[in-house]
Amino acid sequence: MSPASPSGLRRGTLYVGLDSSTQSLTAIVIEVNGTDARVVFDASLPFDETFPQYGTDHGVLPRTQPDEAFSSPVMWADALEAILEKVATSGLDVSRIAAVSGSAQQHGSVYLNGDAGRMLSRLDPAQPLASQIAPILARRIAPIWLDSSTSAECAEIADAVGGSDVLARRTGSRAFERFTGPQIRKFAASDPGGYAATERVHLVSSYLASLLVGGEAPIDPGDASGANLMDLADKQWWPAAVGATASGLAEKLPTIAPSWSVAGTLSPYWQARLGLPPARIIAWSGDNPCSLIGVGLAREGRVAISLGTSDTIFGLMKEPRVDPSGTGHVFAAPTGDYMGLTCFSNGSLARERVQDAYGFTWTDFSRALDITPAGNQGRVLIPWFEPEITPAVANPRVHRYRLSEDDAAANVRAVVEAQQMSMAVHSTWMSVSIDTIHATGGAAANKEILRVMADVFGAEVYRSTVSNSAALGAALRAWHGDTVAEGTPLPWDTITAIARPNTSSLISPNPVRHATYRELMPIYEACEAHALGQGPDPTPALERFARR
Ligand code: ADP
Ligand code: XUL
Repeated sequence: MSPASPSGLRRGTLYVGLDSSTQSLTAIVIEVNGTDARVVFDASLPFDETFPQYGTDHGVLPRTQPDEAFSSPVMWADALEAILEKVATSGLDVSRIAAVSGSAQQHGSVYLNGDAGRMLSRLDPAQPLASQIAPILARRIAPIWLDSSTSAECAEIADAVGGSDVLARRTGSRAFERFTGPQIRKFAASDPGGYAATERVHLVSSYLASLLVGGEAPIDPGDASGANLMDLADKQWWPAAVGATASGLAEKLPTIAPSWSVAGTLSPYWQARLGLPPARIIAWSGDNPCSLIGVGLAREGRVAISLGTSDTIFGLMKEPRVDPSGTGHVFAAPTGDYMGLTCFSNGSLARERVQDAYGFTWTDFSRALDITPAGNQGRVLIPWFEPEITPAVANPRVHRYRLSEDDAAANVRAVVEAQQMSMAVHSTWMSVSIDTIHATGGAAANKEILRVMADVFGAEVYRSTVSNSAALGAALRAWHGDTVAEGTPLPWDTITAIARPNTSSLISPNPVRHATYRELMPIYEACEAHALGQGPDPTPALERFARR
């Protein structure tokens, strides 16, 4: 399958990685010669600006309920065609593309009707993709991970399988509002007709892979772990959870196949419309599992922090150590191992809310961090602008302790310090001693934010080699899957060599500032507890901290 050079050696092979995230679609192309890889193409299409006709705000359709969040599967299809057209017209010799894989925001679901299989296998290359997708949707919109409206469904599913602990032990997570299972249950109950018309429930990842193969792509175990429906031990749908979620669901779910599976080849539609070759499509995965590869974490021991729309902290695990506190998740990793992850919804969205409140550019934001001291003189902000996942907060509210809303610079420092301390506090369940962090995501471009990260964790922070590690991870997974299909699998250490961050991006912790955060951290925890209505007012402790 992979193209051969005139000398018969496999040289200059291209692999495409796509990342359909909350706010944009990115493509990264790597060129591989032997075991050397380099990035030769990197482009992004932000949804709001590129496709204004869908009316999204940060990738989310206009909300009718504050706790619901939907996006548009037709917009994602539109974006898929637009980004592949960019690749096709980039000047790269696209005939050398051997495989394509992808990454997508986790948990979101797409509902296809009974015409989908037939229509996808016969897409008309004379017509844009999006116009041919609208008729195969059983549901026009797709609930996404920012939706927090399914608390009742979470409780019902957990009860039906024997409780939260059982669900967490079997699937890697207790029931979470944004997870696909509870979202499907809500749809089945609120729109029985739409649910009955649904033949396939895809994740965003398997939906987009299906558009590429012109048929039905499987779901990989990494993304399936975000559904509250997969048995972590055998990496297959767990019948008890599927039965507890919605009737007839077992028949509507695609199969789960290993992350390196070949889902098919680029369909005749893409060949005729864009002149692309029949490259292998390697199963897509979720953005966090792809980022694990894209930051080079194919071994246990280090963690990554992604500062994207959400903030996530994650690391590879050889064994699935499920979080007894119910905060974090264990997902299957694209390597066949596991990964621990904790997700915070008030990531970039919260930083932007503070930025916007003071009319700051990111340069102003960085300067505010620069001119304020570590510990912020005992001024704390709990940044729950949106419903929060960790800790669970259904009714968003921002809390300020000893912090005036008028002090712009102190509010900037307060939001960043709170986010980093919260990640440190809520990741202890992973039992990884964190001395090295690989930072990625849009906000990892901001050195001052990474400095706070290094000082809070007392860890060395490396910035990832590309701004979008999920797309790079997808490209590396395409390469890996292609070598598996060729019968000559390369070890992950070789595949991820390009992703290992270089030392020039290193930010070392400052011992004095780290000591400050060690002192502040328990008081920050007390602020969180107070904000949750579970503890006394922490102001006296903050005053003592400020006077010390
Ligand atoms: P996602 O993949 O979740 O869509 P990204 O990882 O692309 O998101 O991150 C996008 C976000 O990065 C933007 O919404 C913005 O808030 C943030 N960002 C970009 N540049 C900076 C910067 N210099 N400082 C802080 N945040 C930034
Ligand atoms: C992870 C999560 C988010 C989404 C979007 O559980 O909900 O990180 O994957 O990035």
